[in-house]
Amino acid sequence: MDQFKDGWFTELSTMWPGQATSFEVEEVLYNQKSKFQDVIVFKSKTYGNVLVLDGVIQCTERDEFAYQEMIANLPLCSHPCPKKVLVIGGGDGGVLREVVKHPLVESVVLCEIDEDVINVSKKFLPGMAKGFFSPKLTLHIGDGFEFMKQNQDAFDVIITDSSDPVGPAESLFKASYYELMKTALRDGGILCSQGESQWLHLELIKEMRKFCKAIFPVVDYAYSTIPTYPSGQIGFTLCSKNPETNFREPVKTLSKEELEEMNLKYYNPEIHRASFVLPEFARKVLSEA
Ligand code: SPD
Repeated sequence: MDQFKDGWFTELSTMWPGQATSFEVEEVLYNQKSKFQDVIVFKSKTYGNVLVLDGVIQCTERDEFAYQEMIANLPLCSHPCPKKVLVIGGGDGGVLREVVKHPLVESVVLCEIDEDVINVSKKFLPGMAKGFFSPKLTLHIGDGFEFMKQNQDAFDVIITDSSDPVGPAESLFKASYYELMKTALRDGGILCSQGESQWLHLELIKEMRKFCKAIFPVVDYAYSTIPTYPSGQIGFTLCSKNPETNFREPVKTLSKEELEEMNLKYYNPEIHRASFVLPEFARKVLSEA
């Protein structure tokens, strides 16, 4: 289906039936099929350049920080010593950009299956792709499952920056993936994954919470507001191997100076705590899991 019409791009998906988001388009900068998915970048009138994979918006230059800062700093600031980090997915580089800024992180492996996304991002989303030039980075092009099978007991934090659970990312929302992440984490390790929206996918979030609780002693769900994701929000699934972890209270409280130094525009310790406070309809459903 052609999502470009009369100078507008419309994001339609069976994952959010009966609703759509549209952007006025100035120019289509890239539109190709990679080995794994359709990759589009267009320049929008008011949200900067926009990355679209298989028809779904992944990030816009205007609001991407609301997602990338949160998915990176919620787990990093919940771990007492997050030295070694693995990012699965995240080919645009935005999450990586945030992870390498964190003062306690010494090394990061980014494992992305689709090299085209990285190359396109370096060309059209340079503000996000910055992280690819960090000396802390080791880049691995390949499948996250295979990588983790070969790297057991290796990471303090694993961040899964995936697209939605249809197409290439479907398996990343299943129990077997979480079991594998547990084995790739060191003792006391923490994970944080793209966890979908409480407005659209509450049943999926509940199911995931159930299986995560069977695997990890501590499981929680937080969210960020972001205008260009469907329903204006996106959630994060957090799990810890350490039964003492309390995700709701950061163990590392970034100081004013550190926040400035890291040039954070969304994350701060107060929003960390607040992001776990759910509206009653979601709190109720998730408390049953
Ligand atoms: N509904 C789209 C969710 C996309 C989440 N991943 C975004 C990648 C940004 N680094």
